[in-house]
Amino acid sequence: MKKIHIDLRSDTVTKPSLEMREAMFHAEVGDDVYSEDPTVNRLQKRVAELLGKEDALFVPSGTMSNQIAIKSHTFPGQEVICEENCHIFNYEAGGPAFNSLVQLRTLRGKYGILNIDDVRRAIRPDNIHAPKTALITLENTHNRAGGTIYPIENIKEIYSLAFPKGIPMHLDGARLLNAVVVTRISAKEYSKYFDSVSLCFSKGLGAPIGSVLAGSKEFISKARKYRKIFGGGMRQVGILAAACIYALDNNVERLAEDHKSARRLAEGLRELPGIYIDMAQVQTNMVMIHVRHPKFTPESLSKAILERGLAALAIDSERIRAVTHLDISTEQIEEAIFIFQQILRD
Ligand code: TLP
Repeated sequence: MKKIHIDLRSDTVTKPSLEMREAMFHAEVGDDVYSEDPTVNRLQKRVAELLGKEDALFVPSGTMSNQIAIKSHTFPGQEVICEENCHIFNYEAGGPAFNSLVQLRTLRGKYGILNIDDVRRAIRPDNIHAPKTALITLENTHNRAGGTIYPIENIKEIYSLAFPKGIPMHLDGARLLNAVVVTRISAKEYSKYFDSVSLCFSKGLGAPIGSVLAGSKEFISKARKYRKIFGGGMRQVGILAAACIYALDNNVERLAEDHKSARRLAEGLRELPGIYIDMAQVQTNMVMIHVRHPKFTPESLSKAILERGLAALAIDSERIRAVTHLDISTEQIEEAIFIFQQILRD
């Protein structure tokens, strides 16, 4: 097998640049379990401001951030409403059941977007037989739906259902800034409708690690305790927070380039035989390639491209996911299209 030359498996594969490493090298540090790391404190303050929240907490991963949020919002036996293709339900290894003893009530969305009537019907009545609906989680952008953006009107609608009933909302905003760069709706405006928001730095923003969970002072103080319980209390991690601050300063606006690359990739692939791409799904930095070929399954096609040095993940029995990011040049996108052409036109 050839070495991976073009890696479109995920935007998590990005490597810290020299400039980012330099920022990490010079970071001031302290013990973050004592809240004494000045760089971590600076990052948390900055993200809290960006999202219009009172406080924020630096955690190692997006998964831990979502899991701490669920733990902080719920009690065992309660129910969490989410979309059936969301990360929390599909990629967090059963974390909500394991960590929080809650059950997930999954609803089918369109492009990852929930239907308001479905949400209304799913909220449990106050009845001795029913679990309490303790939380609603949304994902923006939505990963398995192909990086789709959650329309703000839908968020507002769900909020106006949840708020009067006292049901908190959590946003898995791992890629929220991708949505912000496209819609120009501020991160603060999106976050206004959520009690907690999780933002990732190790995706398109290019940091090696790190997520930040934001919410009210009271929520974050609870979350801080759970972070410790989950083993996520870290020490001199200003060196990591410095990478995230660098990413906020330098890598947000450039997400638009990844979106352009994804669009170009989708356009280059859509006419090929045996492939279908829903262009309405291509809104940010992902391309969902539906494989409908007599000779190839997503699995075998992803193996065939890998033989030519191009990596993309077969995410289910129908689709390959290609993700653009800051380590992918425009030339590599053209090369990727060429590799698919060679294989599928043979
Ligand atoms: N997503 C990863 C994989 O876990 C699937 C990827 O390659 O896209 N929320 C969303 C929406 C995510 O896409 C991810 C990572 C996470 C949370 C979790 O982040 P990490 O990997 O830092 O735990």
